[in-house]
Amino acid sequence: MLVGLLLCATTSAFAQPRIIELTADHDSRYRIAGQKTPEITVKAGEQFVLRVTARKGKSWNRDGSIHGFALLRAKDHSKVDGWDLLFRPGTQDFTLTAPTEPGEYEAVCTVICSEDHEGMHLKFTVLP
Ligand SMILES: [Cu+2]
Repeated sequence: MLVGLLLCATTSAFAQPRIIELTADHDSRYRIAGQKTPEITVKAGEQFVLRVTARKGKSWNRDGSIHGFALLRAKDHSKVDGWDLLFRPGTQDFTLTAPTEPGEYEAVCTVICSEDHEGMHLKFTVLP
């Protein structure tokens, strides 16, 4: 009985974080395979990997960033500290820790990537 519990604890400690795949597309839209409207749902404080594939839009930043990802609280659009990702063309992984405060958030692009840039956002839900 005790041995079983210890084995379980050991296994979970080495569990790989969940991978969430996101496309930041050339037409200034976030996309997630299998979802009509992209939405990310995580648990409060959960560590996960955001695997982003970014495709260049019509414009980009001088530093080579082609899209971004900032997290805002849905209720007042205040920024969540530490969430200001910048994407280069191609695929890159970001290891992230979900906010500890459950609720509704919104991720928005921070690079002026085309005239449709304002429409580049996705719903981000943090479960308790
Ligand atoms: Cu963008």
